[in-house]
This record gives sequence, C-alpha cells and structure tokens, in this order.
Amino acid sequence: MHALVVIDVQNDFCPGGALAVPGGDEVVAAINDMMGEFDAVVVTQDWHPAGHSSFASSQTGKAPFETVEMPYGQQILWPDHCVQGSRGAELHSDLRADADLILRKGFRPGIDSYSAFFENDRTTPTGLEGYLRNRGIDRVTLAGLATDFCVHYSAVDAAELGFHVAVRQDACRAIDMDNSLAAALGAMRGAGVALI
Ligand code: VGL
Ligand code: ZN
Repeated sequence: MHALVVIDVQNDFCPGGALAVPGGDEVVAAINDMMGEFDAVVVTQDWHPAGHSSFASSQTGKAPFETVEMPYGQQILWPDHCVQGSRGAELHSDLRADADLILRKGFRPGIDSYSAFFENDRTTPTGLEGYLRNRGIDRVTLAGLATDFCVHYSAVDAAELGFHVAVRQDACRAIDMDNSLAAALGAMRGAGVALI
C-alpha cells in the first residue's frame, strides 16, 4: 500500500507568505494531479503556537535565519510563520481538500518539528508512523514544501523507519539557504530515498 504525504503546502510558504518558498504555489497543481494515484493521502500542516521557540522574535538579539543552541541541538530561527489559526497557517486554498488525514506538527512551544515523523529532538514521535503502519502502508511518496527542510527530514525519517520512499522533485520547492538544497538531496540519496 502506497501513501502520498503532502508536506506543508500552506499560505506562509507560498509567495506573499511569512516564510515564502520561491515558487511554492507552483506545487499545488502537480500535487492535485497525483492525489488519485495513491491508496492513502496525508497532508501535513506546520502548526506553531504564537511565540514558538523557532521564531527569531522569541529569542532576544536574534534575527531570522540565524541559529541558536536549543536543548536538543542547533536550531535555525525563522520569521514568525504558520501560527495556529492564522491565515498563513491555512493550507493553500487550491490544494485538493480530500486528504484522509491532516497531521499537524510543531505545536510544542519548545521544539520545532521539520519531519512529519519525529520532532527536532529526533525522538518525539508525531504518530504518523503508527497511522501509516496501521493502514498497511509500506511505500511513501513525498511532495510539498520545503524540499530542503520538512520534505528532507520527513523523507530521511521514513526511509530510516523502513518505508520505501520517493520524493517527487517536480512537486517540491526549496528555501535553499547556505547550500541547504544540495545537502538535503545528498542526505536523502544517502538514506536510500528515490529522487524522481
Ligand atoms: C519549514 C522551516 C520552518 C518547512 C517549516 O515546512 O520546510 N521550514 N518550518
Ligand atoms: Zn515551522
């Protein structure tokens, strides 16, 4: 059984949003076209409380895109984005609304969660692994935003959990800061993810 996991296609990651990914809205049509090909469709939503610790505005003397040392390791600081209940946190309005599950992540004030499987401490599960296994899923295809952060961490985690994993690069877009896209592609390849 094969699931499509659509990562963070939200207004804040699209042009005009708080953490806009170049061409972010261009993934919507490709994802809508793919959705019918899968046994299950999961959509994730980055879902931060106001004042989340990954926001530069919550850390004194820090600007967006600087890094900070958290109890769980290095964390990039972001502009305020995907605040629970805000328009920026809503899924893109053209994205098909018939997904089976909407999984929210990043809701713990003190931990960011790039991956749809584990938070950035790399140990706190989101529950997605259990959901997929319960439904008999053994293959996962990923698409969405951003290739070098949430898609990357989700793909590597899925591969390490033993799923067969593919990333549809035509249906992803990257932030690409400090060579992060090339690094992410290398890490995904190294984990056995098929980049298609
Ligand atoms: C993301 C940075 C912060 C993503 C989410 O969806 O790739 N990136 N929060
Ligand atoms: Zn976020």
